Amino acid sequence: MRHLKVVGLKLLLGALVLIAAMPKAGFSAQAVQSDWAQLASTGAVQQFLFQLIHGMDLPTYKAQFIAALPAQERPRYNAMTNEDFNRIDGVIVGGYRVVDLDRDGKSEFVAVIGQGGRQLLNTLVIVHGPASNPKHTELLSDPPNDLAKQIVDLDGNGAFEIVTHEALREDPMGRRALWKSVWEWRGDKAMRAEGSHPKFYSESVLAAAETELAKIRSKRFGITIQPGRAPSLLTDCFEISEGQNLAANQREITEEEKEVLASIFHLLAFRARRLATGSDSEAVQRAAQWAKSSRRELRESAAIAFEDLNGPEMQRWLDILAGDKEPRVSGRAKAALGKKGQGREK
Ligand SMILES: [Ca+2]
Ligand SMILES: [Ca+2]
Repeated sequence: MRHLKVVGLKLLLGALVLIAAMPKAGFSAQAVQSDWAQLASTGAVQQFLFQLIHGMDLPTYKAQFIAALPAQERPRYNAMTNEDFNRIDGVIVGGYRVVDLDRDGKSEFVAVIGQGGRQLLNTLVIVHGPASNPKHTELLSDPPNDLAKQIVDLDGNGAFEIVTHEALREDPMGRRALWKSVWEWRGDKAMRAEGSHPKFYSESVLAAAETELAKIRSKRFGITIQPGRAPSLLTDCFEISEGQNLAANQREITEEEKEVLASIFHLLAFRARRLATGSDSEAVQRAAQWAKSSRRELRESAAIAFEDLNGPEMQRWLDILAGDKEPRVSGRAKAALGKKGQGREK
């Protein structure tokens, strides 16, 4: 009897949780648009975005997902709470802001989310009107994302720019070298606007890359020695550390290895400098040197640099790198050639 009571209580609690998880009465698209305050809790934001992205609510989506599974797999998913299922194949909300991006008097709702079982919060969602039929735009943005820093008025004209991240390359120090893309919101869509913000690329992105490069030039770094294994900076990034006091199983990295470390920040600097000043002579010179290097990591950096650059000489370098014996290099060069090819067809 006691057991039954406990089960009954659990069922009641489960029902209450389900009721709480369902969209509240009057939680209409109009209300959301006119009063974003209704979305004040992360739970409500999650439900709203799930509905918007999937065109149905989470319980319906979950039921359809389970129905499509082979019978023997269904009990496992049936046993999951909506919350647990959402973590596997749903919409995770990292943060959000209500802001009139384009200064047209109508607020947009911007959220950072993760989707499809990826715990990574790697997408910015911009929800926009009309009120009766909210639309959404998704922009990929590699973590870490922080809307306070990514929804900003870069040029002081009153309209907000949107900054997204693209991990250009793994940083051998275990961080990520993030390229910052700038978007402007125009009515109902995000437009790439990197070329309109030379000051941002000069004062923020280029300055940060140059600070990193100065640190790399001035510091000693150690690499952990693993017997029988040639250290590869970009695949064994955990092995690099600041080497003021090199440990017994470490040696100082060579100048060439230092150039690998630096190449990541050079890549950021090349792009930023080109946007800030229109010049890319240093990029061409360095990338040509990297392309001839015996180090796989530098040839890969060269392919990334040439992907950004234009002209017949760049095409020639990419053709050479596309025949590289290392798949990471040839793959990157082939992808770059594909992009350039697409560009020509337009
Ligand atoms: Ca607006
Ligand atoms: Ca602005």
